Amino acid sequence: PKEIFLKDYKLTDYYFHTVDLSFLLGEEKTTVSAKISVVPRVDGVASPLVFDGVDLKLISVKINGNELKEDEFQVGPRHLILTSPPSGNFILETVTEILPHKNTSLEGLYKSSGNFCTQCEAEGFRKITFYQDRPDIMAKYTCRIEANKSLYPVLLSNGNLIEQGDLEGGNHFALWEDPFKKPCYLFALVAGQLESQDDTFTTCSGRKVALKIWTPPQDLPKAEHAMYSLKAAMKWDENVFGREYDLDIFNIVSVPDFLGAMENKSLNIFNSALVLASPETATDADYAAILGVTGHEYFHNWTGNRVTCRDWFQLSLKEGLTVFRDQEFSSDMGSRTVKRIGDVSRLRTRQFPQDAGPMAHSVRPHSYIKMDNFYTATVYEKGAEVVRMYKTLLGSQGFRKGTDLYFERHDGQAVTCEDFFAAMRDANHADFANFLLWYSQAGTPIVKVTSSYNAEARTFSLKFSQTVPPTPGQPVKEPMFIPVAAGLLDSSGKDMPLSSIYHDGKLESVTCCGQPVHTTVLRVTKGEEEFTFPDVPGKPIPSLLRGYSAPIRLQSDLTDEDLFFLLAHDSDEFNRWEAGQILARKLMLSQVVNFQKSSPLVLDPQFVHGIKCILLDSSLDKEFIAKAITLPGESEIMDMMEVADPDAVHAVRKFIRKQLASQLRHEFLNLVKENRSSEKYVFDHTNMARRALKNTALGYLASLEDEEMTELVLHEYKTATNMTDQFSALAAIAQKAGKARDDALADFYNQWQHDYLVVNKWFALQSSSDIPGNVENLYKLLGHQAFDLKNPDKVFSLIGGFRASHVNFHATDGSGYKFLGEVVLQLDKLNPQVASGMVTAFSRWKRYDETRQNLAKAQLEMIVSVNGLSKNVYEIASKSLA
Ligand code: B3K
Ligand code: ZN
Repeated sequence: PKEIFLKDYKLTDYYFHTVDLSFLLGEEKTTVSAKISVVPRVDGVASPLVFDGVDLKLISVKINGNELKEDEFQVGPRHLILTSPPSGNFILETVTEILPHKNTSLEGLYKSSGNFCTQCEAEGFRKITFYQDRPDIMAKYTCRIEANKSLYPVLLSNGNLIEQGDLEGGNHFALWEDPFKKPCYLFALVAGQLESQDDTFTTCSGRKVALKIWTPPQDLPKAEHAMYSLKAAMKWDENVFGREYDLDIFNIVSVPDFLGAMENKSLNIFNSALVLASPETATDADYAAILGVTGHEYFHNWTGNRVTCRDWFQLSLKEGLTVFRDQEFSSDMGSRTVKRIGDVSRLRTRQFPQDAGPMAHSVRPHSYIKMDNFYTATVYEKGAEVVRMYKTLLGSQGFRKGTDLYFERHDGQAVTCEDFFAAMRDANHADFANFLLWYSQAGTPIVKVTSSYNAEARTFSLKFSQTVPPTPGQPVKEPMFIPVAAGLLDSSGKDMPLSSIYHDGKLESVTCCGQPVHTTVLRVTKGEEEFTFPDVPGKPIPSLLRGYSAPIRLQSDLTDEDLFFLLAHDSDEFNRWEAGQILARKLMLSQVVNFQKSSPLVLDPQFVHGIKCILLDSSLDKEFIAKAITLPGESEIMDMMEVADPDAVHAVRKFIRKQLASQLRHEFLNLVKENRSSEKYVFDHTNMARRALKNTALGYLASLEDEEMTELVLHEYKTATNMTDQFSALAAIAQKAGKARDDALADFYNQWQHDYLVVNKWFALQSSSDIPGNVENLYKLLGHQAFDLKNPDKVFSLIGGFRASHVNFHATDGSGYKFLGEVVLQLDKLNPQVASGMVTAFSRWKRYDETRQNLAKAQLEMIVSVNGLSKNVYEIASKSLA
């Protein structure tokens, strides 16, 4: 397969002005007619014009109304080439046939539960018609859809509905016109039996927008929360970014077979799990995901659609920025600290391992074989951190000036990451030094910091040194520009006022409006660098990287005592949590060593005390407490080991949880009793926080595995009035193999078998279970009547879930690897994107011991040796082996 490089980017010789599409949707085949007005970039140049096209049957091709002769074009499996197009503007008309009902790839035009829908990002439009399928080709579209009226009563596309009517033979049609130019990846079409929940939103300038959320009729009552989320997002984008919606209609369609959600202009398409919710069937996490994703896709209307990417290497231009925007939106709708903790944890568990593995790539990748493989945590989440750093450096107002200028300069254009950088810089006359390296250098920087206090001179110094580890294709790295938000705590735990810093031979003021500050942002740009605070009356405890101001691994010389102090006092709540996590990581790593030496495991009483203080601190937010008493995940600890040892990490985490539960039993019991839900489910921060704390405490208590606790958990399961509580109780029961577990799982399935979204949770809970030898159950569940390898959500629940159980996936008999290897090959035939998502679980095989290495490698070798493997899976598997 061919690798595509950023450095080879070239403008096309031709662009398109308007595109008129016409679809005749049928049961056996769909006919697509496309009329494209083609414009040569340089007049008089008539070079061959290459259109992308995959799985298309060409019926006819005309230029300016004349059918082309055989020697005037070539058509192959991936392209249509006009060998000698006319010089000057011309109209190209093609007619092609496609087979949506046979399309299981979930891109292009396909059928999901009887309805037609599309997914064109990144390169799916070429499965619909011949086109220059790249984002820098922006054109105005119309779309006529014709189909049988009783089978497909609803016909939707982008923009405004300008005509509709009935036709002979039971068909009807709709004609849509999108007044905004767009790249083809934002094209969408939906046809089917759908009903809409309707509402309106009046924008800041008084435009009344019709909002419609389309679902199959029976799901309609579950669209309420998505509607609430959409309206909140529209308002928020006006208030915070000054962005107003630009059409009179905004549609969201919920479909069961869909990868995530998609921001098509005015016709967003979402996987049902990201739209449908009711208190009985969706958890708080589901509600939060719906809020965040609805916001995310809506925000793309400006960051992605109005201003789009020049090429797919720039994906983070829209995704990093839009993730940042959705993170900020969710923060403002709930708790900022808790949201930040969740986002940083996600970065650490999903992005850090990628940045340290064979698929490591920069936020703007340099090359790809299959673009789908680059919708990654690096492009999305690390990309969002890069955007956040601009805000950290410029402050809220400066950042807003930057985004205003970005929209002003680039509305209607397809641009690059440098354009965003330049807008931030120019709007603020800012000096961003080598900041652009964040886009081109892969790998998580490691920053070491040591501190020293000079009592005589009353100065406090922080010495930084940074390295960026080598990654594939980038053996040597340059130092990065790392904004480190820092504060100093005095001995009573209060922030010291900061007025100036000595740095680079100069004394710099850090005041704000003439007033001292409590947090200042240190600009670390060199391999080694020192900052000295003058007039520090006593030895402070530094609070560094507040709010996690840069996506790095920070290694400080803080002692355990300092960390306990920060855990108790830091005014930066994020860093209170972080101090607890650093302590927990140290503790877990020390016990891993004990486990490996077969020495007894021990729990430091000071740690228990620290956790107890947090538990009992009534001034703290309850969801914050829930986060602060949750130990770092197994993958995070394995990531810090020379050779990852899943068994040791699992045993240690389990041991500490059980010890905490036993020593704080009384406190946990009280938390459960005090925080039970009231009858009515409310989705707001206070109620979610209460449920989170209660359920975290319940999970701890269940780990004790004694009869009283089993009774308690069963009681919580039976009396639950919402899915958050019911599912948490089920998960607590399911920690331990046995009759209680089996009965509860059977009961749950019995209750919810009619609801596929809930059944997916049931699959995920079982597949991610750490109970010994669980792979056996996995094979059984593959054959379960509710399972279907063609549906991506079911695959993510069952196969994706399995990868989360490190003990079972990495079982030393190789059974977990074998299971995944077999499934990947089956999946690859149905849906290469989903298959390559699964094969990434093997990518860090070199991190394990020799036995596991050999077993995992054998699976990867088996996979790459298969004939007819997709490019998607080939890219991940072969790069993993390299
Ligand atoms: N832009 C889409 C991504 C589609 C990826 C398809 N392989 C969703 C989003 O990030 O908003
Ligand atoms: Zn996005």
